[in-house]
Amino acid sequence: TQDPASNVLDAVVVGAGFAGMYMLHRLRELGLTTRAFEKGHDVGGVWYWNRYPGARCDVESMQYSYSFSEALQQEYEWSERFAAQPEILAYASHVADRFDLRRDITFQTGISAAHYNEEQGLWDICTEHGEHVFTRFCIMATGCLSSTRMPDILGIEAFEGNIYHTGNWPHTPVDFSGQRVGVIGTGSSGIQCIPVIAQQAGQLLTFQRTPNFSVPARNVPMTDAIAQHWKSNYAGLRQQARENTSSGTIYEKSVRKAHEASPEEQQAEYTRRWQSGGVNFMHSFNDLMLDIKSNDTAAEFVRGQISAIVEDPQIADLLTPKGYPIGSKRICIDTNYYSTYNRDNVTLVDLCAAPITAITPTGLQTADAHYPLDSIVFATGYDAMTGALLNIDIVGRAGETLAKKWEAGPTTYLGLMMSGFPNLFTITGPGSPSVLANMIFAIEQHVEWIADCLAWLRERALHTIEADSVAEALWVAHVNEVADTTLFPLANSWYVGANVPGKPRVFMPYVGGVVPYRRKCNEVAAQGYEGFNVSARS
Ligand code: NA7
Repeated sequence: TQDPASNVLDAVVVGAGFAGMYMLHRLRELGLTTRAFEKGHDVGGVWYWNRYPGARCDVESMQYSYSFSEALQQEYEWSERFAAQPEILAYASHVADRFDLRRDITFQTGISAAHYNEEQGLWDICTEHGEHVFTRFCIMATGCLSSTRMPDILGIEAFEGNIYHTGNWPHTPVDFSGQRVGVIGTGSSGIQCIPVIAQQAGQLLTFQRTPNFSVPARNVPMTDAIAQHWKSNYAGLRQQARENTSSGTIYEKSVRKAHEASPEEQQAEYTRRWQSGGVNFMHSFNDLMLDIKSNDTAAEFVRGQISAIVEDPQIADLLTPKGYPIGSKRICIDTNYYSTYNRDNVTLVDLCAAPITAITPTGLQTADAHYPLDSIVFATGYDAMTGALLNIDIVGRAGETLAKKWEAGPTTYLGLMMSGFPNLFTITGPGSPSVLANMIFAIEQHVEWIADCLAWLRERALHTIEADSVAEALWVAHVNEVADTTLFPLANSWYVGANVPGKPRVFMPYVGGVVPYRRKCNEVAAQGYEGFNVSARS
């Protein structure tokens, strides 16, 4: 074993996606010796791995971008209203060049363990290659939707064709021409890739367990006028996002509840927003996620659109979501999703009628049929919010593992720290609003809070900060309380871990909105990190 003193850093950042890159930048500005570790060959995080056809952000590009550098936001030119994966990855690469980040990032190096040494007050970080690095602070920038999930289907390893997962797509182009392709899963990833693969494949079969609500993106090329509008007003618009939105993305807010509008006015509003595209639809009225009757009016509108678009009424019916509120599973944003089912080469297979029983060497077996396939695309999602953290063997004080601590579901204080795990921060951790927000916006707020916290500790010659267990328990209770005032917990979504068999059902994100959340984080800091225990010793 290595002598800790010979190789001690101030901070280690795990991951070099948008969270890790900005964290590294801020820590270097503070003059802290920092190294980031990234398992990919380059920066970008989920945008590095999610190279599937049709991968695109559902937040507009002028808003899904860093705000911390005025020069950066002025110089970068986005080509579309909603950026596609290659452009977002190019942006990440541009940021890495511009701020010279790569020199402090060790690529192709996942972190397998992080153990806290109480005596030394250091984290012992072990890479997948068996190297150890010692650090005072460890910041997990491991992503919320980064641990891909392959369902446990009998016979999977015997399949003779090709298997893909949307979240871990090959780096060389995949050609489906002439193939019979099966896509399993109809979440955002399935809904984005199905229309694109359908254009290339000989036959496409979609294997659907739960139909999802999807709203058209209406993606268009960026115009000079729109780019200019943003660039001339960025300071004010970013401030508006921070101070007057629920998610850190500026949408056209409504001041009305759905029942305050007549049925005709409701239709007119839904139609207008459906026509203009994007998540703006979910802001048609201000109580859609609070009142099931209001929610039903929006859900019914989308159901009507599905039956108008899809020519075969039986298929339209199968594609129509029922039994859970619109938006309680993350709303999908698509380009030609429903109309893809009008194509002759596309078949919808209903797994509710007959579930998958096995994968055979030549295809997919359900309870009532065998479907021969050349390729299978798993669009089956992620072990969201906790998966990437629990993939690392994290051990805190007194040998307590994070896996043990989170056995009944994740607990954090503000989604930033866990009691028993001093000097270990999570960016966009469970208990923060990140996955319900504009992710880059959420990342910037966490990174800045953490950087300010480390500067504050240094000014006071403090060595250790740790969430207080009582403050943590109160925060977890608050997260649940707020969630229960909304319709969010009503669906079997990844927000509650329902997509991972055996995962405890806990509503993980904070739905109270980014404004109260930021206020709370700022108040905690202003009051000397209230709810955290700080100490000059380890
Ligand atoms: P999601 O939204 O978790 O969707 C996964 C899909 O895969 C969903 O339709 C699941 O059906 C389906 N699924 C999962 N396991 C199975 C099995 N075993 N059999 C059949 N179908 C299955 O993941 P995405 O990648 O689409 O999107 C994740 C987020 O990334 C998205 O919300 C954006 O924020 C970006 P289910 O609904 O569980 O019945």
